[in-house]
Amino acid sequence: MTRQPSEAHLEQAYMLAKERYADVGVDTDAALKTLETISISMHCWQGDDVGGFENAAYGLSGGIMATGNYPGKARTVDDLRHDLDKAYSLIPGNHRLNLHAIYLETDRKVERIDIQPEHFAGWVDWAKANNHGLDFNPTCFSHPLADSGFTLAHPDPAIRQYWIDHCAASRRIGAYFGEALRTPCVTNVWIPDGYKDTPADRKSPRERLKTSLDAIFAEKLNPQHNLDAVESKLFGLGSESYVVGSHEFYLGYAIANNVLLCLDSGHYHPTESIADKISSVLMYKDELLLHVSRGVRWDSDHVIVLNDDLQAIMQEIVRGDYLHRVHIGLDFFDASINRIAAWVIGTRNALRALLLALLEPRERLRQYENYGDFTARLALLEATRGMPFGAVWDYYCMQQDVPVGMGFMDEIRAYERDILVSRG
Ligand code: RNT
Ligand code: ZN
Repeated sequence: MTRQPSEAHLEQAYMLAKERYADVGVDTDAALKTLETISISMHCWQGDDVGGFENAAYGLSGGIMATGNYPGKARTVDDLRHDLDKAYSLIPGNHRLNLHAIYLETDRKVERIDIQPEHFAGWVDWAKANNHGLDFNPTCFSHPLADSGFTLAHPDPAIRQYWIDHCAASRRIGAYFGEALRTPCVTNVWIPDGYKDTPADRKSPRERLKTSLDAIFAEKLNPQHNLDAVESKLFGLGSESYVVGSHEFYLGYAIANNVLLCLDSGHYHPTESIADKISSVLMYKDELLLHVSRGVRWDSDHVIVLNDDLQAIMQEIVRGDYLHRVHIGLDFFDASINRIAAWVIGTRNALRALLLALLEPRERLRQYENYGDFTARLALLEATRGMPFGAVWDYYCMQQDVPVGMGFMDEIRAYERDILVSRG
């Protein structure tokens, strides 16, 4: 068992931390109040290695690969919801769920072009009962018609039409979520389309993709119910040489059309950070979607850790006063560790990075910068790393009635013993 610190100790530590932060002009109570209002969109697909519950036996494809065989993967929608409930109970605050089309509820085979709100009514009931907003994604991979590696940009018009129809049906499900739950659903389109080896024609697939997207977004939906987003990638497994939906392609498309851009932090060059893109994109777009992830070598989807990359992203959101304009979604999947722990560790890290950003002495840093005192800016930035942030985070967890420190692992171990092991 992990020994939990006493409430009195947590409070004492918080009071000391509060004073230290006040010395640099930061109000810790205000930071915690803001943190409480931030709802992160946790992705359902960490719970079952992007498998989904379609009544058909399709393997993973489209460059998506989950490695590892940790026992206890969710086998049914009920398993997944149960696991999600456990995860949310260990994360402070109130958060959203990001669903993929393959997570429908059905007892017969439903073609992706035939998905209807009724297939997701169970999710809406669950979301209502637990006060979660829902986001959505068409699933344009793991399907025989995506096996060529091409979907919306496929040279065959019939195959393109299939995926257009699937994405259009997905937007209507997004609108259903948004209307039912009274919070707009962000429906994000990601496709795997690209070539393993050097293409002879980079232009035509992009022209086809644009035409397909225009057809998908032709139907006007109420933005209070559904917001559309498009997600780029630099390369993927099997699309190492060329990706149709590149960053420039979608940046241009999002600006020219009424859709949001999605920046996935695992989809750029290794030393390129999406943090620096946020303030540029938000010059020209009202809102932005993030897929917060962690790239490691060739993989773009490791569980996020509290590193400089993650902190830089959250700093940009807070420094730019963008909390109401950025939809923060997570996108990672690891099948080699307890899947519920992966959700909890990753989502808590996103929140910890947000809290660190909220506790930054922004005014003071900006003043130094504007006066040209870059020495003091560097000194304060580095001093900030040693501030008692952990005491503020622990206090927040206590306030929100979730375990402090590693305490959540006790609950996860018990859940593993009582529930996951019997899933085999
Ligand atoms: C893939 C994209 C995409 C997926 C999910 C499952 O590279 O990041 O967002 O991870 O849709
Ligand atoms: Zn993504």
